[in-house]
Amino acid sequence: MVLTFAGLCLLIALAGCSSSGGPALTSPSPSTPSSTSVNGARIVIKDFRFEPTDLTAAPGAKVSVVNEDSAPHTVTAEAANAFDTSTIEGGRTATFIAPPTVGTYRYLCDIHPSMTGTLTVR
Ligand SMILES: [Cu+2]
Repeated sequence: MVLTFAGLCLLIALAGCSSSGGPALTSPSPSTPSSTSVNGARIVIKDFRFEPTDLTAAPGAKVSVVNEDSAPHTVTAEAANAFDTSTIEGGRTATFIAPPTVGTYRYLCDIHPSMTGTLTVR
């Protein structure tokens, strides 16, 4: 009887010891809030205009370009090689990848240079 009681005490002591000496709970790493608002960035071309004319996208984000005109258009960065959809035929959709570097990029339609817009990467 005394032995059993002592054994129980030992068990409790061991359990208490092992629980306090166990590996520290690692708190889950805080997940960086992804800016979902800029995901799925989209430019619509309609009536020879870019909509919106000022678009914000995350670095390296995929930007889709919907050409709702019947005429072909492009989204071509003024800065060489920043981005370029090449020709998007009327009614087609194309995508490009936003530059990895934060900044403001002006672009135009290669076919109709009076069509301009701005892509802000941040
Ligand atoms: Cu155009």
